[in-house]
Amino acid sequence: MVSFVNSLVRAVIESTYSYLPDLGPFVATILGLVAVAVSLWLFVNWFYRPMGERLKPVLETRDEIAILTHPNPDPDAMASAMGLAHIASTVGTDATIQYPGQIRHQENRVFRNILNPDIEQISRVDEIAADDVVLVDHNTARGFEGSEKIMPIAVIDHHPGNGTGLDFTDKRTNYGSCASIVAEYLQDIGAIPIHPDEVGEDTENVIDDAVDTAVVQPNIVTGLMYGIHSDTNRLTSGFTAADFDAASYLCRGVDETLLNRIANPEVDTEVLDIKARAISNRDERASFIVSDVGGINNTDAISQAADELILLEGVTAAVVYGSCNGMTLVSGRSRDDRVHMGEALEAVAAGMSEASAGGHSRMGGARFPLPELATDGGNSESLQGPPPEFADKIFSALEGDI
Ligand SMILES: [Mn+2]
Repeated sequence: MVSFVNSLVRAVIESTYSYLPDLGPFVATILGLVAVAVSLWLFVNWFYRPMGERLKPVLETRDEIAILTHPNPDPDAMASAMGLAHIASTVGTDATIQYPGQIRHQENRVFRNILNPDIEQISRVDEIAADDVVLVDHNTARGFEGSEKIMPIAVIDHHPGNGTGLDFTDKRTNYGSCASIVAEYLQDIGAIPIHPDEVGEDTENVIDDAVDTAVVQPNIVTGLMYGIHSDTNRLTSGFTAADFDAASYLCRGVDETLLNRIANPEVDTEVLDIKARAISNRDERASFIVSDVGGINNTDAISQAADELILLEGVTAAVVYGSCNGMTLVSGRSRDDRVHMGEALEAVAAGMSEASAGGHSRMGGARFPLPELATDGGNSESLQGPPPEFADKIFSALEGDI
C-alpha cells in the first residue's frame, strides 16, 4: 500500500515536471493574472475602506490634537467630540476638547452636568491646546478671537459650508446629526459599546469580539445616542436611515438611566411659570401669537416658552419676549412658509443701534435695550418692559409689513 502511494506520488511529480516546459507560459500567465487580481482587490479594499479607517492614520500620526466644537456647543457637538476623543485614544493620540462661547441653554447644561465630558472653554486662538485641530459639528472655526487663522487637519460635520480639513474632510449634509457619523467611525474601527453592567468587568470575557478592538464606555455611547435624538427632534425630523443605523449600533451600550435624566430633566419652577404666563398673556392675531411674559430672571425660559407656544393648535408663528436688567429678550418660532423668523426679528430691530437680531427661517432671537423701545422719550430708565406698541410692531414684521 505504502509503495503504491509512493509510486503514485512519484508518477504525479514526474508527469508534472515533464509537462512543465509546455505549461510554462500558461502557468506564468495564470500566476500573473492572480497577482494582478490580488493587488486590484487589495487596492479596491484600500480605496473603499470606511471613513473611520481613513481617519485613524490622520490621528495616529499626531501626538496631540485639539477637538473644537462650534460656539455654545449643543449635545450633538459635545457628544461628537467625546466620540472622536475616544477614537484618538485608541491610536495613542492625546485629545483635548475645547469650545468657544458658553454652555448656557438648559439642554446643553444638563447634558454637560450629567455626562461630565472633559471640555475646556476658549476665547482666543492662542488658548487652543494643540497645533492640530479637528472640527466637529461645524466646518469653519468661529466665535473666538483669531478663529479665522484655524486651518483644521480634519473636519467632521453634517452642516453645509465650504470649510475643509487639510488631511480629512467628511461632510454628510444628509445626516441628521454629527453623532451618527462619529458612531459610524466607531463601528468602522470595530469598537464595541459596552453596557453599564459590563463596566469594570474583564471586557475580553464579556465580549468575545472585543479582543483587540476598543470598547466604548456608556457615557460616550449615551452621549452619542442623545446627540442623535437632540438633532433630529427624537428621530422625528431631518433624519435618514443612517441615523437609525447609528442608534441601533449604539443601543447595546446606552445607559438608560442617564439617557432618561438628560432627555427628561427636572423643570425649573420659573421656566414653568414663564410658560404659564406666555400662554395666558398671549395676543393671538390670525395664526400668529405674540406674548409678553414680563420680568424674568432665567433668560433661557423665553425660548422654551416659544417652543411651547408654537405647538398650540392653529398657530404657525409664535414670538415670546420678556425683560431682564434693562433688556428685552425675544425668541420666535415659525412653521409658516411665509414667515422667515430671523428676518422678521431683524426687521423689528432695524434702525435701533443697540438692538441685535438674527436666526433662520424657523427660529430667531433678538435683544433690545429697553430705552430704545420707549415711546415716551423720557423716564425710560425706569421702564419695566416694552410699551404695548412693541407687540404691534412684531405682528407687522410677521405679516411682512415692515
Ligand atoms: Mn449637529
